[in-house]
Amino acid sequence: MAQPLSEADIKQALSSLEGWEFSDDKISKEFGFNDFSEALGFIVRIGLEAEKQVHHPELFNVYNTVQISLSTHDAGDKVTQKDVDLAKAIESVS
Ligand code: H2B
Repeated sequence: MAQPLSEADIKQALSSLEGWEFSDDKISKEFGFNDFSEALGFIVRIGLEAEKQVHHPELFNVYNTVQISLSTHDAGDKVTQKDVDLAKAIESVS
C-alpha cells in the first residue's frame, strides 16, 4: 500500500509541477480553458490517465475551469507518490 509522503517530499515534488499547491492533505491546481467544450475534453483525457493508473482525482468543473485535487484514500486521505505520478500525467495531457 502507498505510504504518505512527508511534507518535505511533497514540496520537493511540487517544485517541478508548476501551479500545483499543497494544502489540507491534498495537492491541487486549477486549469482554465476557452470554453466548456475544452474543459470537458480535458476532463476526459484526465479520466483516461486515471483509469490507466487506477488512481482517481477529485474534479470540480464550472464552465471553463477545472479544479483538480489529489490524495490517496487508501493511505488515509494523505498525499502519496501515486498523487504525484497522476499530477505529472495530468500535466502531460493539459
Ligand atoms: N484513487 C484515489 N485517489 N485514491 C485511492 O486510494 C484509490 C483511487 N484507490 N482509485 C483505488 C482506486 C482503489 O480503490 C482500487 C481498488 O484500486
